[in-house]
Amino acid sequence: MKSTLLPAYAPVSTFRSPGDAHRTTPEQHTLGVVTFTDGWARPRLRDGHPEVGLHLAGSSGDGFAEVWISPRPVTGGEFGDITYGHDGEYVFCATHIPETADYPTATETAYSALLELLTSLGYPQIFRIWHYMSDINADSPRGMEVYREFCVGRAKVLERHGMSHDMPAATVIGAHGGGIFLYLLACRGGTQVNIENPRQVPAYHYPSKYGPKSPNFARATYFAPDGPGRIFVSGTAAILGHQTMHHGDVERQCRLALGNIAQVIGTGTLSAYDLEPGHGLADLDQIKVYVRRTEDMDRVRRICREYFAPTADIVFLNADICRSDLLVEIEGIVA
Ligand code: 3EB
Repeated sequence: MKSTLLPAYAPVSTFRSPGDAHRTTPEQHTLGVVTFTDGWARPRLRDGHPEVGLHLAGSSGDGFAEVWISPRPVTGGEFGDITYGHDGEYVFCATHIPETADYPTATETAYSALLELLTSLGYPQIFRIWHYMSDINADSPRGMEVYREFCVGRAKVLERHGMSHDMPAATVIGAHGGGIFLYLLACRGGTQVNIENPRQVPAYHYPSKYGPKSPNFARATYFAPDGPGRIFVSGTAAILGHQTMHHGDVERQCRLALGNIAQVIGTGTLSAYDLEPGHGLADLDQIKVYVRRTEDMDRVRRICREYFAPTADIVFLNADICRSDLLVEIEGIVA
């Protein structure tokens, strides 16, 4: 458990319509904006904070914006291909790797730059990271899947920095275009516990049949400022042990993914980390549900409605998932 300077507040996000993404009040400053619409845009500064555009919505009407809010004034900046916003306690960083024939090298370069920036700005502690990539299940010119090539580049950087087995909650999901987009949240300090799911082999130990380098992420991250903590739940799918279950059956995959989340945020798992009380699926918010096949969207919506709070922020996105046999993946945050 890491625990240094305890920040005064926890960063929060809201889902809004894209047109409403930049609304601020004197008490609410914008740390970063991620739009999910029918086109992509590389990270840039807009009104002094970072904004990045991901192509994940099917049409212009069903897009949304994930907006990270801070009660403190935000300073924006750029460092090479990275755009960032920070407020003295937290930093939001976004970067972009254009489409390339060499994702291992490009990923290494991008991750190295991120780690260098976080060190120099003084926010070394990453507690959540998201990656969206086009052609995630396609083969590279070397004949390896793009996702696996990304994992090779990521693993190399983290090995060099001694961080291979000490990563936070993450998402890696397909996008409809643009190469690889990464965004993350990091802090100066705070209580952080990276959590594994007892039903799943830690991704760090996946066998090599899933790729030459294992993925580096935790199933969830507990993060606490000077007050109640939050649990950031990684993109979670129908995996037991290291195996994909229920091939071709979206309903059973969806229920298993939900069960895996219930396990990771429940009392049984959290008590092993001294993080009681546990939580249930009705406590999850800022939920993103990724569905591989458009024809499964309604079915997945109906199943999710059985478990999640009617007041939760929830979006359903048509996207590819990092294993070609996975049909659905779900992430969220317990406040
Ligand atoms: C899985 O459980 C599904 O490579 O960082 C989910 C979240 C997945 C993050 C990553 C991969 C990653 O293996 C895939």
